[in-house]
Amino acid sequence: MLKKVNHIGIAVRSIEEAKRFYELLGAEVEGEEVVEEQKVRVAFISVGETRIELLEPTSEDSPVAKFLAKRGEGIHHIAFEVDDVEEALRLLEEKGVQLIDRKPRRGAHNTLIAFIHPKSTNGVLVELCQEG
Ligand code: CMX
Repeated sequence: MLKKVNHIGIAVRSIEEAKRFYELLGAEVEGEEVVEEQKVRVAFISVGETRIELLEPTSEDSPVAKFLAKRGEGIHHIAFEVDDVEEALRLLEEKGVQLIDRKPRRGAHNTLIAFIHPKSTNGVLVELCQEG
């Protein structure tokens, strides 16, 4: 079911500031986009097949703003690519895994995404994502 790590999300206060580090390493920061539903601005850095997603909150009630206030900047989530998010959610729910999203929603770059609660995943916020 898991195809690969699609991206690793890092919560930052400012994408403008954070991207300087990656640019020092010769990486290109691309695909800046605001995901209104999640109240975040995102930007991606490709590293081989995987990407780093920088996440900056766009409002104080964004989940990323809450995370920054509580824990400061750092790794926020890991996103696994699957063929069919809806099917994965169904299977996990059947097994009693605590879901945040019971139905997929739209993520950055036209993906379908759903989050699994860190209480069911050893303290790591897990995103399932489906391309296209
Ligand atoms: N990673 C690991 N644990 C996390 C976490 C994270 N990113 N965010 C919160 N938690 C933990 C908290 O530490 C807390 O643990 P304790 O109960 O042990 O203290 C628990 O989860 C509850 O956290 P909270 O601060 O009370 O916050 P909420 O319950 O309001 O929300 C969560 C937590 C994960 C349900 C919420 O942040 C959420 O729905 N996240 C998914 C959506 C999201 O993050 N979107 C932004 C990304 C957008 C994108 O990639 O496109």
